[in-house]
Amino acid sequence: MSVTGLPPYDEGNIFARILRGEIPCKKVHEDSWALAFHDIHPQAPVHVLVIPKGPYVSAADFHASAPAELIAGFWRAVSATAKALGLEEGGYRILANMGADAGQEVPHFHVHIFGGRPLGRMVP
Ligand code: IU
Repeated sequence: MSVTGLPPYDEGNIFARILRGEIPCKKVHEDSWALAFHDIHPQAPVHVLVIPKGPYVSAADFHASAPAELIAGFWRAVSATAKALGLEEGGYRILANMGADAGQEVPHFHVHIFGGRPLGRMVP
């Protein structure tokens, strides 16, 4: 069991397969720590996912178990992705769903980046 009550990491999950290049994605940014690609069902004019290069189920799992270098590299990659998308001036939202109550669908930690229009007040 992972720290969020989700099952252990499954190497067959869709984002693991994208990381291994078995499934294509619309790549925005890639470095040693992370891969960023467009969400297949965008909820905003810009909707990109950033995933770490490692077997982490959720945010809690990632922060508890990943090496500090990877955690720093991942969050820098989130900022680099937003910059590459031209979102720095207008602003953007980052969000991570964690576990069942948040409706996390894919069991590989990922951060959503939303932008491209005023996003309004965040509602739980
Ligand atoms: P969630 O935070 O786990 O709920 O978000 C999963 C996201 O992954 C969701 O926005 C999907 O549209 C997106 N996604 C994708 O981009 N490509 C895929 O092959 C699959 C899901 I499955």
